[in-house]
Amino acid sequence: MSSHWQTFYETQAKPDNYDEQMKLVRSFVQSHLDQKVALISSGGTTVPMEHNTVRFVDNFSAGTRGSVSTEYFLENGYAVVFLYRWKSLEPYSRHLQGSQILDSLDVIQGDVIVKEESKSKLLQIITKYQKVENENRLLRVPFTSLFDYLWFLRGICTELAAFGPKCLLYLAAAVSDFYIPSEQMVEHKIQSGGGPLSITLQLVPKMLVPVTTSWVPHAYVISFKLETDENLLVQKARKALDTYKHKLVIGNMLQTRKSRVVLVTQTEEKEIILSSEELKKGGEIEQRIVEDVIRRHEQYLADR
Ligand code: 9Z3
Repeated sequence: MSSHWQTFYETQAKPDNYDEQMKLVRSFVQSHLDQKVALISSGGTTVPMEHNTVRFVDNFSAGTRGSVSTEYFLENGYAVVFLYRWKSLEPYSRHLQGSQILDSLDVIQGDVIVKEESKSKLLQIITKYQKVENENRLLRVPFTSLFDYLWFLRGICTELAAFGPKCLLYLAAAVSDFYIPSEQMVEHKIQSGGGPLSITLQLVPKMLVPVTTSWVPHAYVISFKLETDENLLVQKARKALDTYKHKLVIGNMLQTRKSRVVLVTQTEEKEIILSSEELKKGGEIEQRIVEDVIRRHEQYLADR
């Protein structure tokens, strides 16, 4: 099993910007060693079908869970490494999607000004954003492909090991279970002239194995489990917990992920539910999830 994940790294090239990004990670780690740190992964990975990639297989995730949760971890004093799918939602800027920023502005006598009705919302977002930026507590590391994601996951985890149990992993990214290994991937765009296409995808090694046993063995590790069949959710979450022996699996259904999650540990199963009224008022389930998770992390630190 373990040689399997090692083989993956031996055979899949690292991202072009890997060394440059890891330098930023190392410097971030040095500035925050006395604090609690969270690695939050967010968004879906792509699996390329060609080396010169025109087509790829994607995993569903808008990046809401990861970006919203990041804001709550930051509000609670954590330093955060945000490992996210390039162009998916990011903390703070997520509040201003599409044309919202343009709609909040006006031009008066040749000057750009913020509309009266948008001021309080913008003020709130910018104040929080600037505080975090001034304290240099958020490091963003973008990825696109599964390969980028897995290289950065290993690199960042290895650096965060210096935090010991003060490190928390919150793995909300939707990571592909299948891929085409580099040596089986064609160089150029697959042509349709050859008729219907059939491809074989290989299984991605289970990286939670080295995460928990080797890269960050003392961290508080939380993984997410996404299902579409309710009957499988808790059973699959429990199976993940038994296999990887990490601390917590947060299960969610694709259809109801914004209003209900189930937190599964070795000894308990706990639901967090947001009512439709709470949702309508702009409530975010991530606030409740993060509060709960931080309490568990504190207990973990106290018990050691
Ligand atoms: C999740 O289950 C996330 O909560 C969502 C968030 C992807 C549903 P959004 O970004 O969605 O708010 O739109 N993430 C984990 C998904 C995943 O791939 N888990 C693997 C699995 O279920 C294990 S790591 O097998």
